[in-house]
This record gives sequence, C-alpha cells and structure tokens, in this order.
Amino acid sequence: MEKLVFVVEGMMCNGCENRVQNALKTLEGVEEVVANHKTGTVTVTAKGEIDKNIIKEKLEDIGYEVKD
Ligand SMILES: [Cu+2]
Repeated sequence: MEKLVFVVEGMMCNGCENRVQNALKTLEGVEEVVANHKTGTVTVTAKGEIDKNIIKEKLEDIGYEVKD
C-alpha cells in the first residue's frame, strides 16, 4: 500500500471534495481518497504502486490544478 498526498488548487467546498473523491476512485488501483478543501490536499491510498501522473491528470481533467 502506498499513500500519496497532492496539493490541489481550486477546491472550494464539500461538493468539490466529493467530486474529487468520486473521480479518483474510478481509477484502477485506488483504494481510498480523502479530499480536504480547507487544507487543499488530496490523500490517495493505493493498493499497490500507482503512477502519480495518472492521478494528476485526472484532477486536471475535472478542473483542478495540482501543485508540485
Ligand atoms: Cu466546490
């Protein structure tokens, strides 16, 4: 299991958190997603190793900016 933390810009409310969580949960290998608009972070727990860029791309697809 691997835990990744992303700093994400653009999440303003609980609706954004749900949107992010639901979108990332559709990705292969993602076990759990916790988005927090107050801290601007998204924590992803993966079953095995996961490509960070796939998660980053998904976040950008749905309209959020990922900081490095
Ligand atoms: Cu929102």
